[in-house]
Amino acid sequence: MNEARRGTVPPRSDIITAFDFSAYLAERRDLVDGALDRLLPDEDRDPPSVHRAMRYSVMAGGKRLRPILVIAGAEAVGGRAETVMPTACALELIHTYSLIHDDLPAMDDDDYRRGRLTNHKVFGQAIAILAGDALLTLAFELIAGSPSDPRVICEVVGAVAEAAGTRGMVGGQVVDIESEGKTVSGQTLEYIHRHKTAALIRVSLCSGASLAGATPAQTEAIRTAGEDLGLAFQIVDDILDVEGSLAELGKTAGSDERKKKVTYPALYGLEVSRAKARELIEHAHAALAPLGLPAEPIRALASFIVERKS
Ligand code: GRG
Repeated sequence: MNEARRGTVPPRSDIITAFDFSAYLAERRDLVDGALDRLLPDEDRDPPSVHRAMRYSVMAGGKRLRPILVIAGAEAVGGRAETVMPTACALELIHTYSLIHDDLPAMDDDDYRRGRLTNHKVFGQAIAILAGDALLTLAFELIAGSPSDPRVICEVVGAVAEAAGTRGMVGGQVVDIESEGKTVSGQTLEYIHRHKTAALIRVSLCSGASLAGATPAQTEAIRTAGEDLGLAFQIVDDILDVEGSLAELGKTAGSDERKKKVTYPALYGLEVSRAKARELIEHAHAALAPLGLPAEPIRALASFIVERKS
């Protein structure tokens, strides 16, 4: 039996010194997938149609970026994945609800997501809308039941609601839809990206840190990094929509141009967009410097965000 198994040294995943990012990502993804499977209602629970639809989209995979950011935010300030797992899953449920609703004919009208037919194509629009609604409400039930200080849970509920609502994701989506086919300023584009995408990414990191007892200085550093990561993520998403393929992305590429969406490459070109994403990631790395080695997973996630192909 090796030392880790005998319990004389911490498990490999707790040692941040020789950091193996692929192993980190794979381990955390497995933990999140297992927790999502346990926390989602069974398919045969009444009424089965909506529970099947919820599981169909959540268990279709995806990078699990937001829940891993919740975990990384906690670990960066000395917390553990188990404590923040319900909130990690909650962020994935909110993200999945937004994808289901975004794919509806009334919004982006997409046929493929996460490599399979979109939710409404399989279950019909009414059930897809309700599955999204149910994922959003289940998310808050999960956060409320977290094994943490009730005052911190209340703060996290408020912060996640703000990031998901009209002051965050929904607000960004509204301006995005209303900007389609129009010439918009760089300022409006940044508003859309910071609200539609960055808000949820930032609150993922911050929620993990808060639940793990971050100090105000740690919270501030993580919030700055989260905002940078979130904007960089959406800029890279815009770039991949120009350069990627259905096989790589699991969704139809080129859809932004077809839908006359306002994007970074459309406004600034690919090279400037790539440079902006890299600059944001460097800024995030600088903000995280005072947190030292425990923030290494967040730094690696930041780099992964700009280098990803899907
Ligand atoms: C419907 C309220 C509402 C909001 C929709 C998030 C969003 C707003 C729409 C999704 C469409 C889109 C392209 C959003 C921007 C970037 C984004 C969130 C991409 C998908 O996230 P990934 O790449 O997806 O993390 P996976 O499948 O890996 O989880």
